[in-house]
Amino acid sequence: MQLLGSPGSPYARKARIAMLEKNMHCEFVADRPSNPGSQVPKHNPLGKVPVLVRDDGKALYDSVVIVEYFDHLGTGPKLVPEKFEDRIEVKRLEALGDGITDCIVALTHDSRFSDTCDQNTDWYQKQLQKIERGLAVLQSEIGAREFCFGAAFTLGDISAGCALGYLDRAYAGFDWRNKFSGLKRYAEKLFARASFASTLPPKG
Ligand SMILES: N[C@@H](CCC(=O)N[C@@H](CS)C(=O)NCC(=O)O)C(=O)O
Repeated sequence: MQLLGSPGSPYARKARIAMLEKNMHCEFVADRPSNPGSQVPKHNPLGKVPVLVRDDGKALYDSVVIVEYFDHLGTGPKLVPEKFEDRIEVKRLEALGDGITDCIVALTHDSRFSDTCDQNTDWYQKQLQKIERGLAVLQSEIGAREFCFGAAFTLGDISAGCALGYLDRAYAGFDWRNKFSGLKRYAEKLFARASFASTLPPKG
């Protein structure tokens, strides 16, 4: 089984962390969809990473589906609890973390591809507000707890941690540690987990 992803992609990191947490044996293949010769569009018509290419040749995308696949087949504690209400809560937290990441990607891609990216535009400010509101909700829900849902590590923590990690990598000027200081201790614990530490994206 191969997991295709660019080393800096927060969604690929989410899938890689789930893979490690669930003890799945799968080769990570660095493949940036924008590079000529990328194998990604062959496996995912949307041309996005992550993509999981199974041994039978079937490809799975996106990170939501890949994580569910690992959670079902892998060993170790469930990333998404089975009890319905708990499951829905963790899926909501996944949507929150992924949604924050979506806004960071939108902002940083816009900055990268446009020399004249104007931070005063309505669009830019709206993305920023989404990130800020999302982090405020995360901060208030986590409070003094170690994890974002219940007493155990879940998929909600993977998505939240990937969003915070991606802020560090792609939008360092945002200074979330100062603005949302309640998330600092939470993130430090998450970032110290082997699955997070070994998937730390390269700088730049
Ligand atoms: N919802 C998707 C998002 C995947 C995504 O947007 N991946 C980005 C990398 S950060 C990508 O492959 N972009 C290339 C493109 O859109 O052409 C997931 O969770 O897997």
